Amino acid sequence: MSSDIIHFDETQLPMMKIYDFPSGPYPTRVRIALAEKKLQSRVQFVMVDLYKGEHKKPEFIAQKNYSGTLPVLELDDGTLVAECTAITEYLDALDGEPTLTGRTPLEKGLIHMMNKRAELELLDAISVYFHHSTPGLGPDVEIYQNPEWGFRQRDKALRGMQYFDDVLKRQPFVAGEAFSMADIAVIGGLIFASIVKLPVPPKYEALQAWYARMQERPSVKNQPAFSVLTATSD
Ligand code: GTS
Repeated sequence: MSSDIIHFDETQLPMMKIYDFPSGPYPTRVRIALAEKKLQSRVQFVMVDLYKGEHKKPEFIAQKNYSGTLPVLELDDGTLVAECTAITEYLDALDGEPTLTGRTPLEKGLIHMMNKRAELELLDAISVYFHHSTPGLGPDVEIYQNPEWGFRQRDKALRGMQYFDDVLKRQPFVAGEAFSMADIAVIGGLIFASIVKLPVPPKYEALQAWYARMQERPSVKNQPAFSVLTATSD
C-alpha cells in the first residue's frame, strides 16, 4: 500500500507565521506540536497581547481569525488556519515523523476522540471558568461574565481530571500506546489548570505521573508557559 506521508526537507518549507501568546495554554499546544515536528525554525511568531484585547480588535477578527482567539497559522500565500487541532493536523501532515494525529484509521479516530474530550472536559471548561469566574483578561476584555456558569465548568474540569486519571491507569498515553495530539491537549488543560490555581488532586496519581513524564519531553519542558508558571507560583 502506498503511503500518503510526504517526507521532505523542512528547510525548503516557506516560512509560516503564528499569531501567538507565548505562555498561553492553547498557543502552547501548537508550540509543542512544532517542537515535536522540529519545525520551529520555519515559523515567525507574532505576539498578540491578549491582556490588551488585541485579539478582539475588529481588524484581527476581520483579517486573521473570526473567532478572535489564538493561535492562528498564516502560510506564505496568506492562507489562515485557526484552531489548535486544525493547525496540528496541518503541521502533522507536512511530514511523517513523529506522527501526532495517527497512522491507521483506528489511531486517527481514537486520537481525534481523545483530543476532543481533552478540549470539552478539561481545556475549554477551564477556559470558561477563567473568563467567567475570575478576573480573566481584565475588565476591558471580559465584557460579559457569568460566574455561575464558570463555576459549573470548573467542576466539570475536575471531573475531567478524574476521567483522564482513569484513562491513564490503563494506558501510557491519552489515546493509547503512543504520544499524540491528545496528550498535547491534556497538557494544555493542565497548564490552564495551574494558571487558574486548580491543581490536580493528589489522589489522581496516574494523571500526576503522566504529567511529570510529559514535562520531561524536550518539546514540552522548554515551553515559556512553564517558566511563567514557575515565576508566578506562590
Ligand atoms: N478552540 C480554540 C483553539 O483550539 O484554538 C480556542 C483558542 C483559545 O481559546 N485561545 C486562547 C484565547 O485566544 C489563548 S490562551 O488563553 O490559551 O492564551 N483566549 C482569549 C479569549 O478572549 O478567549
